[in-house]
Amino acid sequence: MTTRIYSGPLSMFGAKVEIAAREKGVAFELVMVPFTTDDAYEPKHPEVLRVNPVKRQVPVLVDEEVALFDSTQIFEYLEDRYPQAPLWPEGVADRARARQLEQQSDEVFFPNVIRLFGLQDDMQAAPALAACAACARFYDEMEALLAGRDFLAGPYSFADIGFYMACVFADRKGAGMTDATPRLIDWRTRVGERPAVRAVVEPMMGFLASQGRGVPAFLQR
Ligand SMILES: N[C@@H](CCC(=O)N[C@@H](CS)C(=O)NCC(=O)O)C(=O)O
Repeated sequence: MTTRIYSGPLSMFGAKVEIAAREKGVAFELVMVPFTTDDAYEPKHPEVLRVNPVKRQVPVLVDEEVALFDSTQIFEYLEDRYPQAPLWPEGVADRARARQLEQQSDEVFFPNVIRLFGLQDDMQAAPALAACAACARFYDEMEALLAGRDFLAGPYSFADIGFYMACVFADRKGAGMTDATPRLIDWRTRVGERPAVRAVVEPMMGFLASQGRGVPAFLQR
């Protein structure tokens, strides 16, 4: 049975899953669900409605007898089902810390970016400045973590994949990292050069460019 990943051309959560599957060498078919110029995911794909009937969101993964939604849940499945090229560190404590970082990226950092989606017309307004400041504080925390290590949780992990994609979208929405976090900028280069990451991010940037929309400066080649 073919493994299928349902995603969207600008889905940062879908990109997480696609990168992880590529890192693990999983053969899969990528199904891009309908996506309108207003950034709406309509009409919903029937498989998305079947697997994720309440949230109705991508990514969805269908693999043999398993059908799952939510990028973090799919990460856990991929690691169990395809343990080669592990993407969680070894050791209970290190794994717990890595999982926490992956969750913080989605649920502490990224909500600030989502807020900025609706504030693009007035980036000097207090809510936009507050969201950018919250992103900068998070960058500082990650900068501290990268002292003496190349990746957020030690070895390259799901935590790096999730935060890299969140950083791409933060930059698009005006909350990119600055020279204040040089280790983090080096980390971004290191992660961005991985073939699995490039294979997913380059078409996404191509899609943005094809629509005449901005591509982050650090991804303009
Ligand atoms: N927590 C979910 C978030 C998924 C999500 O927000 N998906 C967006 C695309 S990136 C979506 O499908 N939005 C369409 C909608 O909500 O109708 C995950 O990690 O997968």
